Amino acid sequence: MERFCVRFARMEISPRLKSLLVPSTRVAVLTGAGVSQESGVPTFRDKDGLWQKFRPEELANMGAFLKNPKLVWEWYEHRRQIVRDVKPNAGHDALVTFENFFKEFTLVTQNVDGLHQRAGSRHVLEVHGTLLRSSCVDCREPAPSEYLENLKESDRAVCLDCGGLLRPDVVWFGEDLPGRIWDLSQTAAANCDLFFTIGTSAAVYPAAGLPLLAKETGAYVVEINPQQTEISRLIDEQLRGPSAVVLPALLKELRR
Ligand code: BV8
Repeated sequence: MERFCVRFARMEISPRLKSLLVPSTRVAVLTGAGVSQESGVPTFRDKDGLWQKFRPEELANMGAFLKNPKLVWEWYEHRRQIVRDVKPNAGHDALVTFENFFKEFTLVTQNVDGLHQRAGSRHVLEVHGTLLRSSCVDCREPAPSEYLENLKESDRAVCLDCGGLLRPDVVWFGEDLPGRIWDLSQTAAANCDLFFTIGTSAAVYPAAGLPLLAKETGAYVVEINPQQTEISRLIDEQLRGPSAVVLPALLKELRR
């Protein structure tokens, strides 16, 4: 396995990766919270991450929500506020360029912040759903965004149709991933020539299995992350650095 550190955007990559940075390469990407970190969105498991204050068991599952809907709703509202106030970063922008450069390009994200779409990525597979929509736990009716925006802290977030509780449209622990999106994600991982796993600790399954599926089916797998992850030893090349530095530096290596 090749290992390169990125210092001050001087990028050293392997000849194998360089040879794959051409339009005909079929590319798939999995992103995690690390890609949004440089926009100011806290990650989950880094030292100042979201989970440090809360454990997943407390908030990101249906049982916790039904036990304390107000606490869970406020936690997601807090995160929506953060996301409303930040902007996509150079890493998000570079992935838009990738999407336009490669003949076949699939972006799978575990992120629920919508920043890839705000940067201009056109086809984003949100395997863990989105913070930006909410729906009724009973009738599943989506809540109108203007209703959500005008909700006050003290209000109970309830469905305008049936009065049921509203929940964020994210995938909680123990919930299935959205079927069609998950199928498309697996197909892309199994049929690509080059797979990037970017800004994810690869701790949450089944999403974390995508780089391994790509590897098993013959793709060259590259990890972009300042730290080692649970799958670092299993992939082909590690570009050790922040995605907002590494991805723009990779753009310079693209060859028509
Ligand atoms: C399910 C949404 C059945 C809500 C989240 C095996 C197979 C299947 C399931 C399981 C399994 N083993 C265990 C399970 C159960 C469970 C699970 O994985 N548990 C873990 C904790 C062991 N999985 C589930 O329950 C899933 N559902 O299994 O249903 C099924 C089975 C098969 C097929 C289909 C269905 C549902 C999981 C989804 C949970 N929802 N979030 C919300 O956001 O509140 S999880 C949460 O973690 C986020 O979605 C997040 O995206 C995800 C992963 O975290 P990361 O994005 O990686 O973030 P993290 O902080 O961990 O890491 C950040 C990384 O960035 C670090 O590596 C850091 O070094 C790096 N970084 C920091 N700065 C930068 C950077 N990188 C680059 N640049 C930087 N500047």
